[in-house]
Amino acid sequence: STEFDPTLEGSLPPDFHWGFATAAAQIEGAWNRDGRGPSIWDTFCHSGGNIKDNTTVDDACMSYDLIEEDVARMKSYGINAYRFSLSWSRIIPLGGKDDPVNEAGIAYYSKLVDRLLENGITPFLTLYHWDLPESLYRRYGGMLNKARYTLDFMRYARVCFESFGDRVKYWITYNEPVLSARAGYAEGRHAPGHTSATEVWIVGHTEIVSHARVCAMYKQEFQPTQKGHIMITLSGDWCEPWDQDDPLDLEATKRAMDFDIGWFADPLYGKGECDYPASMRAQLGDRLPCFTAEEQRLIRGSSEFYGMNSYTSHFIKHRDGPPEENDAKGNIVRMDTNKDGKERGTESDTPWLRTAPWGWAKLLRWIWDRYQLPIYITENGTTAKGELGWRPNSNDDILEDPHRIDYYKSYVAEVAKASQEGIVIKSYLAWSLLDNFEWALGYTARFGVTWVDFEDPKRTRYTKRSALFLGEIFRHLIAQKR
Ligand code: GBH
Repeated sequence: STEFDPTLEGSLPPDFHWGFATAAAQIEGAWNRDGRGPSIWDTFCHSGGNIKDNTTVDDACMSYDLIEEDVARMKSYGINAYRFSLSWSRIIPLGGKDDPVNEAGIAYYSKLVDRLLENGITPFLTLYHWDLPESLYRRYGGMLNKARYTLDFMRYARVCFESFGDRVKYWITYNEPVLSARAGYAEGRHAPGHTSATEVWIVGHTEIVSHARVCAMYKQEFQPTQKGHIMITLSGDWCEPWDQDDPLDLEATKRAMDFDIGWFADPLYGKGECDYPASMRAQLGDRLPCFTAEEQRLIRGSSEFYGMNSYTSHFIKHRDGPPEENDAKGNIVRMDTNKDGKERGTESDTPWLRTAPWGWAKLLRWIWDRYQLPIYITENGTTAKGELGWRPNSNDDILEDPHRIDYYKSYVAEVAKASQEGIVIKSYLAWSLLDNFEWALGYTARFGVTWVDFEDPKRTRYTKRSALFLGEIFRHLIAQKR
């Protein structure tokens, strides 16, 4: 049933942004067309053995070719905001500050921005959603070289502000910097596939410093005329101890949240000195770089809002003995139940992800209390059981996805309740508009509110019930302008 709590009617402000999020590598395809250069994810897919179903991002959802159709679909879902990422190597094929700009890439995103605006949809643009230009990685190791990388990232950002900033008012520098550093450089699950005990901390440092420099540049050179906003999006899920009475589990839980969220959020928004959490220094010692005084000044206050991606909640147990060399999670074990057998939530199609809104409610309050900034929810969503095997029968088929509807219903209710309590939440962008390339899981995890037929060369799309349900919820929750 789609009935929604009547006491929450009108609980979100009239200017609330709701819609969907996507990322370039996960949907665009056209990996080598119209002048685009390769990214580390193209290489990672092509080298084989890295992706669960041995697929690639070559064609993905073909969104590069289907803009008109996709924007019409967004319009039909009733959204007022859409978050997408720019492919750096589509805009600057070789990536570097002295390398040529690809006008075809600029034209593509420019057209997308125009179509969105024509349809009353506010664009949120992410500069970096994990697809580093391959050429920068080859030339100097990409983010492993802070000095060179930062100059290249700044030039890329400048090209984007100059090309789209007249129309785009919401900028996100990085999507989930923790994930691209940890999965890419410590765990080897993501491109470029390294398993190092030191690189992950260098890459994280590069991300935070280059983020801060781009924010400073935007504020000085573009914001006065373009009047937009800039932020970073952090990932992180609520954690609770496996055993409430075990001090080691209590500490491990704190460490889990420090390594997942505090790693970036403390330097950016923390109350004390601009630095990484003490628990990280304790575990990592010299491997964790230090900020210069100038960097500290730039980092503090760089992001104007708290950009938040969160999907689930965990119970945390301590690990006995010292952390593994390349541990980047705080020497912890994630559990599906607590000691008393309480389940963290209903299973989805993806082992790490369960429907656990109880933790989300706590996380929203924790972020608000600890960092005291308006929150833009930039991703939240789930896979649903049984969708992989679903086949469309006719063109007017709607895929029933009650699991996803229950998930959204419970999570969005927590947003509305938090908002009623005075926590400032400015957006809810669900992941995702389309089923898409789920990184190391390839096409075996469907997060979309739109089912995509990946066996069909035309990538035909089919509406899932949850797409329409979200529209109903937000029409109920967002107050009318008066
Ligand atoms: C986001 O990442 C991404 O921004 C987006 O691109 C992605 O498609 C989407 O969410 C859905 O995953 O160590 O096995 O327990 C989500 C980040 C991914 C972080 C899974 C935690 C745990 C994997 N989360 N990860 S595991």
